[in-house]
Amino acid sequence: MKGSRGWRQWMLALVFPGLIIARPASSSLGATSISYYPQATMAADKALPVLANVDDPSAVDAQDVCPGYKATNVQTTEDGLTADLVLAGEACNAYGIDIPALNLMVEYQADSRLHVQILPSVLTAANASYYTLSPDLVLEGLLEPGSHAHKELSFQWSNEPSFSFNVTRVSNGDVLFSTTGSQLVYENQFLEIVTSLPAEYNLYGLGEVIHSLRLGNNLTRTLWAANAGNTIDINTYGSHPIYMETRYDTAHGENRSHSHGVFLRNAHGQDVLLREEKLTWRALGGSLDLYFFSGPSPVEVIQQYQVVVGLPAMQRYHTLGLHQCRWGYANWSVVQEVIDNYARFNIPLENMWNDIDYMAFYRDFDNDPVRFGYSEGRKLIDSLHANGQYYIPIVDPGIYVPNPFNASDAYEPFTRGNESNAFLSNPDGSLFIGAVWPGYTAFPDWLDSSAREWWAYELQAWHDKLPWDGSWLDMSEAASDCAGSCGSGNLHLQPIITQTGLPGSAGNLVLEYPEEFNLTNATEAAVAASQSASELAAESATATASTSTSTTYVQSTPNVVRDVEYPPYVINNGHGALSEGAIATNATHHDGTLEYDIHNLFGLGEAQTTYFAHLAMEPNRRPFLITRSTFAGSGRYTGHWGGDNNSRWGSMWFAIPQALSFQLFGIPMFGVDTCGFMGNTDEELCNRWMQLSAFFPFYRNHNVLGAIPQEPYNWASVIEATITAQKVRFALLPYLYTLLYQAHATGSPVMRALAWNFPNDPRLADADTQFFLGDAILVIPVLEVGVSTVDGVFPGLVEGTDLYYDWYSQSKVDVPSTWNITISAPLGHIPVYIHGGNVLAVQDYAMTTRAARQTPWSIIVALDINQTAEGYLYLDDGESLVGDTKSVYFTADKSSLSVSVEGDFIDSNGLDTITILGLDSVPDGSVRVDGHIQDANITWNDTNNAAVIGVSLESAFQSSWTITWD
Ligand code: MIG
Repeated sequence: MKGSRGWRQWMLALVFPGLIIARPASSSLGATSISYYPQATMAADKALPVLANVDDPSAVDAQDVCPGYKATNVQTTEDGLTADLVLAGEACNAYGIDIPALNLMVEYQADSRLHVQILPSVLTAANASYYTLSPDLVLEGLLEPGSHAHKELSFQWSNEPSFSFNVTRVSNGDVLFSTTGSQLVYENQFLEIVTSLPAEYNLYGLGEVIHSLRLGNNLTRTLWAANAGNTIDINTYGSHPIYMETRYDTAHGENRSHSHGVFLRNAHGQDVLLREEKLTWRALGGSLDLYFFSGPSPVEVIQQYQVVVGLPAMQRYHTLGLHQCRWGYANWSVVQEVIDNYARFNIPLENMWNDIDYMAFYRDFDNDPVRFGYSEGRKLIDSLHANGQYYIPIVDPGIYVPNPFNASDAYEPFTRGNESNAFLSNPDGSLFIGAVWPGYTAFPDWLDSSAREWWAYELQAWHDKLPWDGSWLDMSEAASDCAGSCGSGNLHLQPIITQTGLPGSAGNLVLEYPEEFNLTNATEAAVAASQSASELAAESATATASTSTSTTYVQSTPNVVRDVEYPPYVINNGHGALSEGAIATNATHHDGTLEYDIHNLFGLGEAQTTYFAHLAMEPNRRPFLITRSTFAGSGRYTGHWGGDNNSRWGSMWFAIPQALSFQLFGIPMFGVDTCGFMGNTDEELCNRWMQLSAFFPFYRNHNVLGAIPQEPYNWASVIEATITAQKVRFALLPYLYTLLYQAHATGSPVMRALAWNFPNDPRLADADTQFFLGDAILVIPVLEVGVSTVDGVFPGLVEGTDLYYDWYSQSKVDVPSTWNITISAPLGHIPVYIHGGNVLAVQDYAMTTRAARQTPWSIIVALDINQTAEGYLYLDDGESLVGDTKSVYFTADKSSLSVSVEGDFIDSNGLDTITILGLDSVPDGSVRVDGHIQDANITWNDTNNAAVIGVSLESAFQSSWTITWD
């Protein structure tokens, strides 16, 4: 069992700092019967040690023993084919009971998309255990109208020696996915499909994991939502069963690549074994519901995937402003002080947050009356709103279950939820009880309308008292501190959480200082490697220790009646048993669904419910949500933060591959706990990190309870660094907002890996220490301690195909002699470049985005090697779900810029300047707008070949116009 003991101790220390457990005399229990009295399911101490299948040398390989299937009754349909699959020999029952008969359905849904679905054909006792995902929660790909005459994917199958299939890229015959030579295994608690892959494949996705961007061929990716934040290579909060693979073709002298994607629409616990030249996909149930996307570019794969799972929600403009949070703000005065300090040091602050500190005894929808009273809070929020600032509090899914023997303990949200049957139950129908912050808790059944209505009611009632602007959904895995159920008859042991030791005190937390770095040669990769190596060492030490004391692991055998607590196949879950630290897998939804089947969807259900609850309150205001546990399609409702990282340099680097992966997953609104969560940050790290996160869509500083304060104003250098970076961010806000709109409209990623924008350069396949925003901005951050330079690459620069301009000096980056360039980056400076070929519309710096949106426009034309550039700007009111919009298209060359405007949204800001970067010759001074000579002021800068044309137009984007200069 991996790391679970240490984790439990950590969690207990966090959950119950200074708690007092009241133990009434047992006689007081009497025979009182109440509807929500808990029944035993899995007792708190019952999570037994399990040995992950991939770590078990004696484990049976299903491939060696299972017979596979034979296809019969193959029918060609208009859009593909159907067939029956019949077990081809004696059942192997490797890790479940074999399902004898399956239905295969192959559908060419679009030119770029193929759907291959394999479902049990008859529901019998032996195979009724699969769970088909409802499209209400996880969308499915639909057949697109049209003939699909240009299908890029082709499906071939064979019955020799047993059923297998290949998916091929039509244009070059490349086999993208091939089960040839392997058996399909389809059992009530175990599915397995194997595909061969090229040697040294480039494979991405399969999150959520703290890992480099490219996954490599020696990793087991486990998908089981877990409250495990800072663990490298281990399953954490979200589950995204999608991978993208890129294949470079260097055979014909010219570098080219093709990328494709594979999505397994299955929410069960999974292991994906990335091994040499093959990938083995194993799931604990559900169906084989595969989608293939042909790309061929990485960005197209990402877009094609989101056509199936859903496009991300559009964000409100103000959510692009800076967010300040921490665990441990003691009361409203402290919160006000933070807001005031930001103002005092002239750092723009847009969104103020509160963690669980505000709650009365950690209960949702209930502010502590003394420290976070409603009337004071309303005043604070009103004044934030008046300043163009916003307020966002945390909400947890665990609902406090009061002690039924203590009337003064009553908690109305629970009573209402219980009365409307909103909560998950035990298999016998009694209330399921877990434990989170408030003590014993019940959990909403998001599948059920009673729960959704109750949740919406509670949010509304609370919002009536405190007009917050969004919800931060924590613990949504859902984390629970018992191993499954907290057991029977324990409510009298209800821990009474006092506010003792909180907030501001560290409780039992052990805090660490940032690690010492080897300044000589340490790259972040080395740091990461050493972090994971030490974790692995610690793990194997535990493993050895447990073998030497001969631990007995639970090993269940396949049965028609599924074992949902300890399934026969043991996934490589970091916490060990499935119910460890989570809601019990036998917790039961009102429709009979077991948590086992939809554990990975708890966070998605909560986000969906909360999204619609927000809409019910404010029907035309885009909901703003950030959640911890996500699944395929969560982006439709929510953003995500990479929770519980460390205040360490390694964590800062991991934020980049994590953010890029979340772009692939269709959740572009992503950011991490800036300056680090666990442990104490320091000035240098926080300085670099405040600058790096300024280029992530979601920009929030967040800190753990008890760690030293890390708001940027705590250090002079960090104030300066934050303002410097925010000046760039504010200029780029219209661009960032446009990118988020394009993500929402087309699924295109906001942050981009270098390989996504330059797919034909194999050297970029694993680049993840720098990134693009869209196509126009390249960020090369410093990720190491104690340095004042950073080595970066500028794709296409050495080759002479691309140009880059330094954001600050506006000079062209010189063509280097080597691929890597050493860039000067003293503390407080983050290298940022404009990629030639782009036109950017920028606005001024201000203390809030509201104020910035009132400032005049400037246009930056960054010419490419052909002396041309283009751009796009999206505008709307930044808030409404439905309303007027405006699209502005820019096309430029060395002597003109055309602005073409569509749409009714009114933006009446004027135009100040047009800066043209990379001109070959000096403009001579005459400027025409729509053919008419215009008063203009041209300044030419010899050192950077930039011309700045000062023209003033009263409104920049109310109509189309063309400006020319000679
Ligand atoms: O058990 O609410 O990831 O951001 O500060 C920890 C307290 C609970 C975990 C979140 C973190 C938050 C913390 N929460």
